[in-house]
Amino acid sequence: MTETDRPAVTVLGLGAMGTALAEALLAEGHPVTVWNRTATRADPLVERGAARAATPGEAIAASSLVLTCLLDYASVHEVLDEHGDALRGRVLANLTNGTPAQARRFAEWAACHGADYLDGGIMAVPPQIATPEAFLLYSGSRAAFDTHRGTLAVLGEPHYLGEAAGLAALHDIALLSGMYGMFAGIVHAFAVVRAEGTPAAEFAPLLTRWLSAMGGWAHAAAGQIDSGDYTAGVVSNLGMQAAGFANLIRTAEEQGLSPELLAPFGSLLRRRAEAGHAREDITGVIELLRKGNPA
Ligand code: FVH
Repeated sequence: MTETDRPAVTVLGLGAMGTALAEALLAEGHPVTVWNRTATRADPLVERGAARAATPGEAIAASSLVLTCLLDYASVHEVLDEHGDALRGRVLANLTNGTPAQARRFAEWAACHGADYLDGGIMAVPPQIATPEAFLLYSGSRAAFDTHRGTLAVLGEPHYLGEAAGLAALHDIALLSGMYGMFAGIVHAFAVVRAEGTPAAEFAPLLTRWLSAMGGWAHAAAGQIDSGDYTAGVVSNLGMQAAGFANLIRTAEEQGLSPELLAPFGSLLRRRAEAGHAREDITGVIELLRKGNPA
């Protein structure tokens, strides 16, 4: 494909992420039309060759593929509700973060306006867009995904999860849940070492090494969780881990730190161990996450 045959793309929303998406598409030679509520944020993209639209409707009319990358679903509705009819016959790929239920409802809204809908989750931060580190999750119209796969691949490796519109958001939210658990641990770990004079930068290499080594635990945990057998191949039993976890809370208290980032997980470990599951693996805690399950 020559640069001039590259499909035209519209990008609605030019925050940090929308700007990175538009830049990547421009760099690959796609004609890009942009719109943002605060119009001046489009200026650097226009200098690089993007077309500025005065309204979302004008932006939608310019391309058969329309990407939305806005703060949340409230802003998506604020931008698109008046322009639903302009979407008829086009592909709308919404890369705005939201819940699976929001994605499903929005897919119905898009279908009512005759648009082919793809829901997307961006698994990258803006500087990673268009690098091998970036991957994006998609669900919804298979035909839309197949038609635009090459264009979507410019942004990062595309993963199609299925026709059910909520699947991309489901996986996005699950991945972010894992990430924020890790971020909470990282912030607490830095507080612990700094409380006794070790600078965060000095500790960071050890922390990174340890978290990388432990990341692979997800594979072993997945086997136990899918089988429901939390006794299979136990290496570090729950009773031992609950006892060790109490030392994390005690250390924070001795240092005058709040243990609130860690305390809820410690309570779950203790409850599960005290309910007779101390010889199992820590994965059995998943049973406590179902509302109304006492142990
Ligand atoms: N940046 C990141 O690290 C993450 C990576 C993974 C994916 N997320 C999601 O991407 C969506 C956009 O995030 P962002 O980083 O671009 O966010 P901001 O830089 O804060 O830009 C927000 C844009 O939304 C526009 N906006 C907000 N409210 C409204 C509204 N009521 N009506 C119209 N537009 C609205 C805002 O416009 P303006 O303030 O410039 O006028 C920006 O274009 C997001 O879902 C992340 O979760 C990013």
